[in-house]
Amino acid sequence: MSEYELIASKGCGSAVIEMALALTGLPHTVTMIPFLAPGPGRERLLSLNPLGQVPTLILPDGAVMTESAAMVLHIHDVAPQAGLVPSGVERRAAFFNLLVVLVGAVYPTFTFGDEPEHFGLDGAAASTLRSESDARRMRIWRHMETLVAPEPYVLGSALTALDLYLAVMTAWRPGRSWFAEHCPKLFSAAEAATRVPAIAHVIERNS
Ligand SMILES: N[C@@H](CCC(=O)N[C@@H](CS)C(=O)NCC(=O)O)C(=O)O
Repeated sequence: MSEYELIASKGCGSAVIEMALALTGLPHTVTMIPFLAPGPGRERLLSLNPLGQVPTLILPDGAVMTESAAMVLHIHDVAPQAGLVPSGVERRAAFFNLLVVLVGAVYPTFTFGDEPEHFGLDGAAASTLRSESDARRMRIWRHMETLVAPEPYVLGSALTALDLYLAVMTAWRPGRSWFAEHCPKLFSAAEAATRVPAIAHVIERNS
């Protein structure tokens, strides 16, 4: 295989990696599967990634990556000209911190809140886990809002991978109108990213 294969699912975080690959122009294919539905797509996904999560990325040499932040850093190594990771020690410190907030703090609120039954909960316990994860996520977003000053992107004049995450995640619970009202800076960075044609194209394919 001489190109990347991204295993993706419509509307999922795999869109972040689709955007990163599109912006770099690295040769790739996107294999869209209904990632939670039993069937050959999920069987293959589970053979590559025991958590059954998307994105899962197969590199040209056959190696498999299962974490989006690691994929972003790798894609930047291969195609630094796209600027997915900023330069400059201070800007990189802010980038690393927010990248890990997105994947290590925000993303798990969906992992546990979206499908509480996967964690053995149902009824009132499931509803509580979902609502508490939603509340925790809103606290994280409100904190992140205090850390950015988009001009027009999260870290200033140049788009980075952080903007790709925002373009995707602001469409998820609590939704775009909540962001517009409570986190206008994050919302405006997401909007700016969606005006980049390659990103707009991926969003369209994922809607
Ligand atoms: N840590 C992963 C999280 C990926 C993730 O949670 N993806 C969701 C789809 S948007 C998923 O596969 N959820 C199913 C599950 O966690 O079982 C990353 O950042 O790549």
